[in-house]
Amino acid sequence: MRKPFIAGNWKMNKDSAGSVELAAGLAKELKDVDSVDVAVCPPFVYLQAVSNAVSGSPVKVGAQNMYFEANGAFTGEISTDMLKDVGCTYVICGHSERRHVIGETDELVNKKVKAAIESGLLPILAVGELLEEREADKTNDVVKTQVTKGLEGVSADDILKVTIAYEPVWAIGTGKTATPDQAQDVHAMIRGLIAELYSQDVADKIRIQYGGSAKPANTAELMAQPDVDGLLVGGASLKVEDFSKMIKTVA
Ligand code: G2H
Repeated sequence: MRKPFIAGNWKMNKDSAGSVELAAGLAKELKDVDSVDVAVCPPFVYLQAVSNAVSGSPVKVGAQNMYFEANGAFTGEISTDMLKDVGCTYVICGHSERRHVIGETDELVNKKVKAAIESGLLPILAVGELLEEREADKTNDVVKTQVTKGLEGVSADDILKVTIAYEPVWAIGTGKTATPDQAQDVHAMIRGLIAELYSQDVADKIRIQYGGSAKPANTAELMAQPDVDGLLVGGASLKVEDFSKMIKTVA
């Protein structure tokens, strides 16, 4: 009953021509897909070109980040209105690289999630534990805190605009995928938490993506888990063949 949702996070990759080539290739490859929601998240500077390239296809566009203020003296930042203006439907909030490389806090991520919803963008709230946290048996505590704080103040009316992406940091870009069981355990825990914070009905409907070295070879087994509703894909989303194969595995 939850429609699968697969998003590609291109991170800081591609150039102008490469972005358009990838986007146009996906639009062509995936033109008949309607049983899976699909999005690509290119770097800010290529959003408009990518939006043009996928226009009229089922492929939607998302941003990798945003700022929560509407406009003003925030040098280097990008607002939600700007993102909508260049064709974005989604925005990733709190990706682990922003949390751990740039230093974003749960409070900042929460402001972004709320501002995204307010503007009509659909946030993908990314959460996940570090290797040392998993080894110290703190996975559930860390993820619970990130989800709870990330969603603070998001009303029951708005919560289903949010997708949660569980991305164990130790599995990101490392080639080390969480096993399907490891992913399922945390996804089930998150769904239980959403039932506590909102209701069982909301928990049954919210989509939870897995991210971290997801690729064509592990798509089927990850997606076979009952609480895995989609994927947030980094490296494997940079090639038309790989990303479209993953989507067709699920479609
Ligand atoms: C996790 C993921 C995309 P990768 O960050 O968000 O990246 O699939 O390269 O591990």
